[in-house]
Amino acid sequence: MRKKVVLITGASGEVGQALIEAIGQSGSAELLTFDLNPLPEQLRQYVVRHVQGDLLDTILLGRLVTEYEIDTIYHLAAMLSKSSEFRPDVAHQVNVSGTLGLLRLASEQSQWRESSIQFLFPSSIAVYGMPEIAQSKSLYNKVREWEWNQPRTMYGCNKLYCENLGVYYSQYLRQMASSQPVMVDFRCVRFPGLISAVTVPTGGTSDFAPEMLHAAAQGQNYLCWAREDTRIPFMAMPDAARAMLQLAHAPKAALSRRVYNVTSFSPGAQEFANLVQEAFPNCHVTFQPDNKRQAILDSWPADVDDSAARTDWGWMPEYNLFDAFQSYLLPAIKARYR
Ligand code: AKB
Repeated sequence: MRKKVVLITGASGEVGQALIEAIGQSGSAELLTFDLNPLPEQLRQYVVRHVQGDLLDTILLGRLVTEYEIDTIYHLAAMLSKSSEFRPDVAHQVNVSGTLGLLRLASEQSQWRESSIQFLFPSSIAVYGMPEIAQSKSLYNKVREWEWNQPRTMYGCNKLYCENLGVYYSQYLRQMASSQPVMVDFRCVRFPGLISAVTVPTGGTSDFAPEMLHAAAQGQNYLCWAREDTRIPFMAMPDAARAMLQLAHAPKAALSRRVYNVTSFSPGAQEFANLVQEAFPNCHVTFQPDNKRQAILDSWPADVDDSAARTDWGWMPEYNLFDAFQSYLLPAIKARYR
């Protein structure tokens, strides 16, 4: 008999680690994790098995479904916005082909089990592309899910397309060759930049804020590659894990959409630096914008409207900017680098 598991891809990444810890501590599911990299030692206690491998390895994935009955997939594996600009073709393979392969796996699993498979997908504010006029961010504050879906990065294009693939697989796929219905329950949150006290991001464009904080906590100065007046939405990492779990547990009938914005706070880069320097007075932050990365940041909205998530499934971040610093980031990051 195959063991029933929840599959998490991209498990060794930032969101993956936070999610494993949240699910592991609740003891609510048996976890099968998947990543190119090993799983950090302290998380091994929470998982049935960690598979180190490439998501594009269809034989490896095929073997896993012969051993495990997968009833939920958190598909977190992706190349982020900055890395994707170095090799857009590779990013497309990983982000799009990887997601398509897993959606296909989910649809097959649902037919074998004759019941629904949940597919949780983290999208991003990178799906937005704001118009290139100086005031666009203040003119179009709190962007709604269907507005400005004109991404300017390969990563943003990939995420937007994969959202649509998820909707297609769950609502419109007609199995011409089979009488068995496909039951993929695709649910997606569009994340803002995420800030963890425990892990340091790589490969993203929102990384300037967490990088600044982690540099300061280690007694280093920080040369910020974003402009002082850059403003994009952010969220504390525990809230990101909570958002995914809350959406997964929401009754289907309550959901009016499959893709939801979620956010928490939108500080300017200078405002964020002031908070960091207040907490770590020995750290000096200087600004030296990198034109290419700045153009990406300028194309992302200053804030997003997450009222649909709040109404449909009770989304509410635990941390605003002040609480994130006082109750989560500072205590945890000081303990980390002590
Ligand atoms: C990135 O910067 O690429 C990510 C994101 C906003 O999705 N953190």
